Amino acid sequence: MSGFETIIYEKDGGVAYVTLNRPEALNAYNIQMRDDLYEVLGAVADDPEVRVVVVKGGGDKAFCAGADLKEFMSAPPPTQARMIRFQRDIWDRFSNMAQPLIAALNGYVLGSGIEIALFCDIRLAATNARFGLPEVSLGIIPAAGGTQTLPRTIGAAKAMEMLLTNEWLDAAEALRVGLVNKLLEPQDLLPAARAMAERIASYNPNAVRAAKQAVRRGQDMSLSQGLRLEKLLARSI
Ligand code: DAK
Repeated sequence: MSGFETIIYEKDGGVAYVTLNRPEALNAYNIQMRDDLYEVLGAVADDPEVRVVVVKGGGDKAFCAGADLKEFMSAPPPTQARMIRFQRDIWDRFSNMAQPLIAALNGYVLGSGIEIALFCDIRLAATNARFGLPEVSLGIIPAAGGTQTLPRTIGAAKAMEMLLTNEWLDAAEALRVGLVNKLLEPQDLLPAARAMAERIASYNPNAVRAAKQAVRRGQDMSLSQGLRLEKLLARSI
């Protein structure tokens, strides 16, 4: 699968690599990237060979510096309406991925960039990563799940601080608050993501998918409902 303008999609054994690839604009998320990503995620979801997905940024300065401000801030209203609709679709597509997603985060991880990272199940970050949500300072709010996924990940108090103040976290602080799982030197980030992905890909895919589903769906359930779900999933492997 190739031919995308803004995404590089590669497969190596059971691991798929999705690279946000507009390094000249710090991989800012534009309408083309939205369309490319939507297509790639659909293809990955339908591909039983793909057991794990690594999402990363092209170049060495950013994972993603957020929505493309030049495009979104000047887009006519119908396009904006389409944008909001699409972000909901992307949210559905990301949240329904059966395979685990690993985010490899380097440099700027801003706005929509954090939101994409939060759709992932495990976040590895380079020590040069910086995390921020500038939306409110731009007169908007995150519209790709961030107001919901961030507090569920790092707790309401810290999420509120990030959302309302636009103060950015460095990598060490991101690790401390639980926004990322692990820090690595920049040159070690992709090898670590690859090793982790290959390790997960070597396990029984039904067990991997069931474990992911149990955690993801369980987060929206009471403990007793979650325990019932776990039992059902355990029997289904
Ligand atoms: N959009 C477009 N281009 C961007 C960009 C972005 N978000 N971020 C960086 N670039 C471009 C720069 O314009 C520059 O391009 P040239 O001028 O060379 O052509 C190139 O990437 C390199 O950037 P800098 O020269 O600025 O690099 P620095 O290292 O000096 O600074 C920076 C890096 C990340 C601190 C800075 O670039 C920056 O502050 N970028 C903007 C970060 C940001 O605020 N992102 C948006 C987050 S909010 C919606 C509208 C908007 C949104 C959603 C919906 N609707 C209307 C529905 C927004 C959501 C967000 O994600």
